[in-house]
Amino acid sequence: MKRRLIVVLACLAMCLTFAAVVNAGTQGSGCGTFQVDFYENAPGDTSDNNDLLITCGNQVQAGRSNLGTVNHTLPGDCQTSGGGGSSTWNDCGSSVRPWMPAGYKLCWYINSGYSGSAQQASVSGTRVTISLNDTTSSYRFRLNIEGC
Ligand SMILES: [Ca+2]
Ligand SMILES: [Ca+2]
Repeated sequence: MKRRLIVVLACLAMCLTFAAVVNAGTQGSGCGTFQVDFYENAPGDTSDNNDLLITCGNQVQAGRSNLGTVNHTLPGDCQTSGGGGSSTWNDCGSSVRPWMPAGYKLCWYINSGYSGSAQQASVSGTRVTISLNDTTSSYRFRLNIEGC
């Protein structure tokens, strides 16, 4: 009886811990075929809750043409390497994890409107570092056979 109680309490503690981790610093959810997990921090950096913006839907809906119009609504600003914060998701992303069907890639750009220097990721479910750190202003999905 005592052992069963210990097991139940341990499970309860783990469940509460997991729920707290999931709820901390995530903005957006409920995705379709395409999804972008856009992180304020680099992989492994959990400071400032490592805030996460999720956008999702179809190929077009999951993109963002201007992150400067997407308010950062979580506690604290979206952190940049310069030590300052942004009140929007513009120029503060440090890593990204795309989810997409085979044959697609995610492109992200230093300017809004899908322009300026671009980077890309074509492996679904893998989180990658944004090498042009804290510069991303738009992102979208493209076919692999297309340019960004
Ligand atoms: Ca950042
Ligand atoms: Ca920018």
